[in-house]
Amino acid sequence: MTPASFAAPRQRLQVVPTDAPAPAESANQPDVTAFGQDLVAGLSATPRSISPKYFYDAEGSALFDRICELPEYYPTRTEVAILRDQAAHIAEAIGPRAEIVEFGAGSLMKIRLLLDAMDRPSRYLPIDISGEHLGQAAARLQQDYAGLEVVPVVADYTQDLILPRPAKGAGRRVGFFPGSTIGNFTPPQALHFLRMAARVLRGGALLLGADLFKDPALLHAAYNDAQGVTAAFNLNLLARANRELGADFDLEQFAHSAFYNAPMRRIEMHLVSLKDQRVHLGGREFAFAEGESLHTENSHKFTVESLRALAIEAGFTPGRVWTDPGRLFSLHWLQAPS
Ligand code: AVJ
Repeated sequence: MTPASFAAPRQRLQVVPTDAPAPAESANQPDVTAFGQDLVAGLSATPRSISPKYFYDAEGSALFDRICELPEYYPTRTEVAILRDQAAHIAEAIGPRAEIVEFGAGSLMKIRLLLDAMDRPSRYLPIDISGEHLGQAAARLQQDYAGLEVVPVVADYTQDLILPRPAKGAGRRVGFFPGSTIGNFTPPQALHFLRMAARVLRGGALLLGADLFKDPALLHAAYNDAQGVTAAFNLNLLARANRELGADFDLEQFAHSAFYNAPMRRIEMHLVSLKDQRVHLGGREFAFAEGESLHTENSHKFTVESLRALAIEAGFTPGRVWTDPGRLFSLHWLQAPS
């Protein structure tokens, strides 16, 4: 098979901290053509699929921020409420002078709730695949927390991750993985991620947010909002392929589909072809039959016990669990072995 050809992609912004030990930037740099390669591979496979990590270009990140405000989308506001209500207890578990490593940092809003409650946090390492979004958010955070060393790391944490060594005299290294992004992984991928996290956090802990199983009607509504923001977020993947890769997806001829797959205990999102059509990408042609889908996301739902069992399998020792009164969402304290 000949490699697919693409127009030169835009260069990613490199975020290099000034007075911190340089993180292994080059080792973490996501391949700039990864989206194109993965999309070609995903369109060539049966059934067709693509990783949800490619939702988050600037447009997709802005749409995701809007999803978090939707009345139907309960996870963000519920997790934020737990963080707010339990901040003192969580900060106590974290301990003094700790270093926080956030996986998939986004807009860096949730971390403020922790930082405000923590005892002299020493360093904060937000990791995100989107360099532009991360650089701006990190600069804003640094302005608001003068005593904190903010070291953004532009990296794909689903790949093997290299982090700077813990600062001298720092407290515990604590990972923060909120939002139930863990639910995007299949169980084997989740185990792989958790084992990697246990390695980079050894001797510390991971604070992990996990969405809980609930009435499928509520799950369904959260991914089928009345305003169509989730549909726009899903379809932006095709728009992004058109923008960045010169593909020719007709956005009018694909529909958002999201449903709860009960045996797999997950919401699945797909883009469904509304007619027989051909799409071009990287010098190749892909035929979609009417009704055929591109699987764009899994969002697994957990019970408190199923999440703890997964953590144990990855080598963590589960500790406290914080939930909301409606038990919609959970935050888990997972101790990493030394
Ligand atoms: C960011 C992965 C947690 O699965 O609920 C929201 C992404 N997708 N609406 C989720 C998402 C559609 C979200 N996560």
